[in-house]
Amino acid sequence: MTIIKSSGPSVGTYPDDKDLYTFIFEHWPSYRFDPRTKSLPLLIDEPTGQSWTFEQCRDRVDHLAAGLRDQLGVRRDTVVCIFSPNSVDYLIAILALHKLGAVASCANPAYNASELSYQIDASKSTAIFLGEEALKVGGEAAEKAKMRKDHVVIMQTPRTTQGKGALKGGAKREGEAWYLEGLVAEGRDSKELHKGRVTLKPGEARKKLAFLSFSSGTTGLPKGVMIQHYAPLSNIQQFASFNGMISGKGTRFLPGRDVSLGGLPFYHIYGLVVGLLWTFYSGITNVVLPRFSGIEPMIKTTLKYGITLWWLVPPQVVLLVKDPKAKPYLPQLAKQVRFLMIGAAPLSDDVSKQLDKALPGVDWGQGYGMTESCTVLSMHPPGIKPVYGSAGRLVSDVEAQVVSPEGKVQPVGELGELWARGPSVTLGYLNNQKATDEMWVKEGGWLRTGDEVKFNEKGDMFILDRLKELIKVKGFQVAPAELEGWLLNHEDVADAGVIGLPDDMSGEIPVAFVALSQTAKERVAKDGSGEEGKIKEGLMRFVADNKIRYKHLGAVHIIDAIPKNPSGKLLRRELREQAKKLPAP
Ligand code: 4UU
Repeated sequence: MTIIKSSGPSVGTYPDDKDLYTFIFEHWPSYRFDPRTKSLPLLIDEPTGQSWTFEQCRDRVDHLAAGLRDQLGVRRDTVVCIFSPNSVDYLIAILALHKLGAVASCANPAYNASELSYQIDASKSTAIFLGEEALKVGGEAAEKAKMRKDHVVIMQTPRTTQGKGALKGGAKREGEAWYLEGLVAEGRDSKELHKGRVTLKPGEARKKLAFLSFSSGTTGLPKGVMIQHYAPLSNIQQFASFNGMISGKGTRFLPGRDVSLGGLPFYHIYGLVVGLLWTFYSGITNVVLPRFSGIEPMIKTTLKYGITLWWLVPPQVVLLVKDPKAKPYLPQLAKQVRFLMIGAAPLSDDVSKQLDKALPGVDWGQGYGMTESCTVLSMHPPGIKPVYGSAGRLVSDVEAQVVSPEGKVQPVGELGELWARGPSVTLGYLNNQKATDEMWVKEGGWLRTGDEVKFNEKGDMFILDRLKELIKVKGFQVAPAELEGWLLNHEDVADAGVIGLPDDMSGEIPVAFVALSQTAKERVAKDGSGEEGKIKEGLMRFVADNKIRYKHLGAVHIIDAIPKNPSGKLLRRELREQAKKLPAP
């Protein structure tokens, strides 16, 4: 048995009687703060520069929680969807829900109404926070879900609540919906600020849900991942410990000195745990960007706010090293940016080399994690040079084994599926025991990651392939089963198979293979290959008009039959073989 252990310092014991609200606001270990840093701005709204200290955040959370309790009846186990671009109130909303024992289900703010409805239904959300930009789509989805109108909370931004153009002069409600600000005002007046606060018994944090995040896992449609409080609470400590923050020896990150780029989407596990919860817990100032709107704006924000920590996905790094707009800023960035983590999809060696040249001397490396592991399993360790192609080493208190397709545990250096275990592994998929059993191995407490890896003797992990169906476009999840199901709704399609093909900019791009329906075949027989072209275009549009942008197809190929094994399982490997033989587009 070869079990690979983390070389990072162990955290020791993790509290298992604390929800995240309590952990973050009351379990405030001394390494994070000397008294002076209490006045640090911890969250900064990038567009306006408005900022909040730790205590201002806590007050806002307390007021919002009281408002949610009294006006919406939010309590233990109420599930509330958050559908919003990044904003300072994203964290406030999450922690207010957690204080009441409610569960946050964060959705991609660019979803369309049907994509959002799917998540609202699957998570059984009974209330929703809507970012102002997300009002139309969110309103539609809430109505479809028959959500009560007064269970909609509009998250205004400082831009619209202050100064010129302030929304409705500080009104508490819009029609029947609440403004978040209105709930805060209600809560501020509350005589029983902390009534309804959840308390967990010893061990309970290991079971009590904090988040329902969506991931397709190994196969099938996106599923709600049951994330218990203990998981993110552990992961932020593992991250801190691995980087020397708990021992205090060689601390990689420092409150007061470091400023984080809050640009990863907070609905996604990487942005949520690393880019939001960990920074806040660590007392590190976080500049919150509504979204990534190009490499140049990101660089300008970085320089304007003195940002030193970058959390990126590979396509952003490609832009950084290749886009001529970025070039003039590189020397300045190399002086200012102290740490750069890249994750959520593979980073090529070529881009890695260029990055080393672009930002000489900057501490950077890959991180690796997944929704089901409530995030970071490995990252680039402090104090060494980046190892091209490596997703880093196991973070504190993570163990791994590499398993062959025959189920044999491999010696170090051999290829196989990564099985990982540690305190941040989540509980499973909501209402889907079968998919849970396929991924969470009861014996040994392992999580099967569906990623093919190998380790070297030093503990560097290399991700070589993805064994699961999942496609990653710019780090976003695309479930082939979702696109296949959607294509089957089209009258021209008898059967469909979707795979991801490599793409320079996006990492991967979904491509569909379809077998035509009888009527479509007849049209082709009558009108020839011109009709085939029209059918392909029609199918590309059918996806483009109904799915979020990163799910759009790069190409459609018509084939006679979708390859299946005798039990009817789609053979994606064969589609991949066929794709190799196709002429380049
Ligand atoms: C090759 O993408 C994520 C989480 C990413 C993350 C988290 C913490 C990155 C850095 C970090 O510190 O989650 P999901 O659930 O959307 O997708 C998980 C899958 C993995 O199973 C793997 O296939 O995304 C892929 N993946 C990567 N692949 C994640 N990181 C990497 C990586 N290289 N560095």
